[in-house]
Amino acid sequence: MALLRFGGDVSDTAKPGGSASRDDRGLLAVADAAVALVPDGATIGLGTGRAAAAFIAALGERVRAGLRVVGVPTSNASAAQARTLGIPLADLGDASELVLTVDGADEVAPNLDLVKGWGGALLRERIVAAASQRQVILVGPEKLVRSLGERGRIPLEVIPFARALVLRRVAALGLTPAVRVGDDGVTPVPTDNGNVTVDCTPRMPLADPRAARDLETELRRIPGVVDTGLFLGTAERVLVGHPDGRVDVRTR
Ligand code: A5P
Repeated sequence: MALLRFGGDVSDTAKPGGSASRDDRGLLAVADAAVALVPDGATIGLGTGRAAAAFIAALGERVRAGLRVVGVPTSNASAAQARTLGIPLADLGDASELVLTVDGADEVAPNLDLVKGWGGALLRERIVAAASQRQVILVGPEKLVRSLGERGRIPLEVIPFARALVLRRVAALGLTPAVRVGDDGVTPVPTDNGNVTVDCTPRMPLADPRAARDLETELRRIPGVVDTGLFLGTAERVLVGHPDGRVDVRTR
């Protein structure tokens, strides 16, 4: 069975709860730019990963300075970080309508379609983004691609019982599937929902947005696939943070 080590091939930067180093001027700049989009009194979605962690840190500073906000976290890691910073949290079921969700991404195509989930939180990220008026994505320039699949894996969240079936069906679609495992190289990394992640590597980048939509449809048809890392048409804007601290804004 194909396995992918979480501690190896998967970038450390994509692990839940990853934090932006103080030297990462690009991430810190986009985090500040995103905080400026948060109105006083808003309920907002808190993404997962390094970029989202930089945003949560910047938001915590604004909360200490008096901004009133309620966060709906997309992972246990983001919830823990927000709690430490004194950001009030709510469950999605108890929250009023979310004004926006701020999150990271692993790939951004020219039309702002995304690959997400290298950090293992794609399902809650999808749900919280869907409950939000808009999804704002923070990335560095290394995430910008011509076609989705260019950087590699497209993750799926999969019910453990269906794992073998999903691996077979993904392979039949022409992608190379691998269950994401921990540092021991064997044990699947559970998602916050108790599922597993199957990383699917296409033979070549997806030709165009239509190919991405077709693949998403096929992947979702596989019994046991709860969600995919293809976020097509969800991002309202992408803030790209460059190493010199410059921020580019791309809107749909
Ligand atoms: C988490 O599941 C992911 O979707 C992250 O948003 C994505 O992996 C980007 O993470 P980084 O900001 O850590 O690169």
